[in-house]
Amino acid sequence: MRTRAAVALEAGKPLEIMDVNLEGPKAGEVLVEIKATGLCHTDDFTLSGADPEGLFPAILGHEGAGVVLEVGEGVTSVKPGDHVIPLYTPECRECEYCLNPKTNLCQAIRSTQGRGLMPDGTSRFSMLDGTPILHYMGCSTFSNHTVLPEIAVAKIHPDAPFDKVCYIGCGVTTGIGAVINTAKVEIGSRAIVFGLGGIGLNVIQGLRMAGADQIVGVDLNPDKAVMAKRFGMTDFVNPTEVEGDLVAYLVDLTKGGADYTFDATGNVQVMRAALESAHKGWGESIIIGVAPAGAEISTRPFQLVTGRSWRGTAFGGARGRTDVPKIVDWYMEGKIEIDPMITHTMPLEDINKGFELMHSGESIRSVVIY
Ligand code: NAD
Ligand code: AHE
Ligand code: ZN
Repeated sequence: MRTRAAVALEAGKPLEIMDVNLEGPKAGEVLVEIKATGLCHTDDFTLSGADPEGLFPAILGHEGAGVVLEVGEGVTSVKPGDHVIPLYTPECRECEYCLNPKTNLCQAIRSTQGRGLMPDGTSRFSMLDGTPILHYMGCSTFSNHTVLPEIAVAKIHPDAPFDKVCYIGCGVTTGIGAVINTAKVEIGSRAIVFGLGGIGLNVIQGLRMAGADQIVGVDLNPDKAVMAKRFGMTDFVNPTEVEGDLVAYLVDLTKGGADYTFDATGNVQVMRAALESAHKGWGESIIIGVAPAGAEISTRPFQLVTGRSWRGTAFGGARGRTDVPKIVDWYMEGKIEIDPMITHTMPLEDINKGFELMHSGESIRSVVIY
């Protein structure tokens, strides 16, 4: 079939909207009509050329929701008409990783996914002249239609609005999951969140759900404080307004350091500040942000010797087929909020404007509605 997509032809260039060819689902695959997709900073990171795994031409996008149109041979867990969220972290429930309760990082298709290919080693997308186009993070939600492995779709509540729950495909689950699944924050904790964007706000929302007493938000952009307060931030810190050392200021503000700190910026200097503002003896710092090729983290080993720990999380430690439908239900029941964070919507034709809004710091989440 033919479908409409925003194609990343090369690093550092705007996406180009064009018709592309899409082959139907092979065995174990499903064809999904994407109804809406969010724009995550990770899409921008890959488009910029900073992603060591970034390949071109590709169809980016990994925060979508849509409807199953067709299933390939042997597919049993979804059928045409089911509403689904694509999963960049699949859940095969069979691999060594899925069988280990300590991780959500299913590896069943990770190597082909990282090369922009379906599990059989080929792409379903091509240009009208036949040039292959690569998939991205196994999702490619910047296309009106996409093909996904069965293990990379979560079946969701049929009444859930696509233009809101698409955000559960990455940002919401990553932020809330980092608190609940990765850090396992206890009631009464003190926490610091660095970066109050689409991910950091969901960390704040997760901290409020977990019953944290103090939730400090740190961002260079003071405009981000308004939304963060609405979601539960108790103190805002703009590093440019702190006189002297930021870490010392944050340690003082949290009465000796935070029980949990989270980096949602992708900046390795910020990651160091996050680790060092965690409490001596027990503070845990969780890296969520994705750093550019070549960037490395550093600190004095003494920081770890004296009881702080450094950890990381992908997709908030969530097992997609199991956890994503539950998070959609939380939204439907009013346990979590999404709507205010979706500050801009646009048709696919205007997707590059969504990235401009991200760069200028005007948006929290932009969502493309097909
Ligand atoms: P975003 O652009 O919406 O938000 C980033 C925020 O960080 C902005 O508010 C910005 O002002 C702030 N910021 C930037 N530099 C800062 C600094 N030095 N100090 C304080 N604040 C600073 O981006 P997002 O969509 O929220 O993504 C955040 C990060 O999380 C990105 O690196 C993204 O790639 C990553 N991410 C990781 C996962 C995962 O599974 N680990 C999932 C989604 C996104
Ligand atoms: N390709 C990059 C790493 C990108 C990365 O860490 N991605 C996160 C999800 S970000 C979603 O917005 C992730 O899931 N990582 C686990 C994995 O297996 O990719 C690089 O540096 O090479
Ligand atoms: Zn993302």
